[in-house]
Amino acid sequence: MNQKETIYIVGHKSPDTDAVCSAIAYSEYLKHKGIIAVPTICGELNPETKYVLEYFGVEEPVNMCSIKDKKVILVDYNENSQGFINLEDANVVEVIDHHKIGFSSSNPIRFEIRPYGSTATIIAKKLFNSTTFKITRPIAGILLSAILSDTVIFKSSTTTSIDVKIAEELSKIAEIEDVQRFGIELKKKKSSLKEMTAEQIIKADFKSFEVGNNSFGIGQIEVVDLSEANERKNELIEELNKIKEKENFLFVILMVTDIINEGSQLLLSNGCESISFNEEIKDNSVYIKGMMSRKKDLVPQIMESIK
Ligand SMILES: [Mn+2]
Repeated sequence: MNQKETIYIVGHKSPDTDAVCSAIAYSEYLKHKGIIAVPTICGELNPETKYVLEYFGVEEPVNMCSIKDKKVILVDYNENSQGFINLEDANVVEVIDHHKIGFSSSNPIRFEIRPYGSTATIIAKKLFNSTTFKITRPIAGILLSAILSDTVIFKSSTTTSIDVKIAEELSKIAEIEDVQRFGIELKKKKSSLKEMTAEQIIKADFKSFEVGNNSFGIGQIEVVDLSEANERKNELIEELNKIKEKENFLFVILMVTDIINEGSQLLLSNGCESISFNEEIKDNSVYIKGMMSRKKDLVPQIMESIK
């Protein structure tokens, strides 16, 4: 790599704790190697990520939504549809991610995908393997937070034994004694729906998925109980339908995940009739016990039933 040229570390749109903290930690590592690296986000940090950065005294990434003709490293995503930059316009030199592969490049580049619970796990492993880089408390803290966030405190089906082991090592450096309690503290920051509009709730962590020439959207929000979401159910479903119409989706789903009782309440827009769930749909909503992961539990089920 040309060491003089700035490299921008870029996560996906609707930035979450894993994307943001992975970008920050990896840029620290690159800086240590003498590379000019800048972690970036596009959009607002969610309350959970804000809390994490404040808690460990880490600066927010640079907010920049247009990165044309620059050297770029993608973290926590590798598909054009999940990003805010056009990958054709950027010079992607490296990818570190834990999602399915949706990337192609005409040049040979560094490309690392591992089926772990978070991108932060992959980055932390890299940092631990370095003989010269010393992981500081703030960096250990934000990486630990990202693992806890993405794996829903190890409850998500995406969690691997590597995530648990790396988190344990990080917690020692981060001086977090009760990892479970810290995880619940984090999750609570993101889980109060009171001050959010219906659109903000759906779009806080929203991803779109392509099927043929069409696409559908799924927002996910993690809560410590379902009552707030249930009280606002009609309002939320109305908003799902608005988004479906406005953005031309086949359907839009809000996944309200109860991290304490381990299950998800799905709120469905029109157009979901062709999806077969194991439970009965009532008034555009269905509760699925044990469903925690959008990527591993919900999306495959949808793809299977609408193909
Ligand atoms: Mn992630």
